[in-house]
Amino acid sequence: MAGALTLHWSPKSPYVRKVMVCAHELGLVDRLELVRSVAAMLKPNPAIMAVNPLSKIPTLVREDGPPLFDSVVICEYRTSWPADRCSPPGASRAGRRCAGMLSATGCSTR
Ligand SMILES: N[C@@H](CCC(=O)N[C@@H](CS)C(=O)NCC(=O)O)C(=O)O
Repeated sequence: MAGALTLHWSPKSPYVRKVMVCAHELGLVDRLELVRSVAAMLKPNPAIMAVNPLSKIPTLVREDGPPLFDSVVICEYRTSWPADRCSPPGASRAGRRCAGMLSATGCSTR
């Protein structure tokens, strides 16, 4: 079973709500610790910045891996969970997560 998961969260964010829909649909919402976090373009949040240089929500903090950000990346990670119960995620999945986060920061080379 994967380690603890903390989601920087706000009910106002449509991107957070998308991640929550994924979590509910997969029956995995009970595994999330939700931390109410304010993300505002003009006022970076140090608690989020510590794990996500973009200071955006949603940001998922994992006990057993680096933090993930961008709702598409987090949903892709979550949808891999049922398979993760049987075997560790493959390199191609990890590569897609990495590419998604690089793309979100504008650092993608593609
Ligand atoms: N592409 C990101 C967008 C996330 C996003 O823009 N979240 C907003 C809240 S709805 C935010 O954190 N804004 C703070 C900022 O832009 O500095 C995703 O899909 O997660």
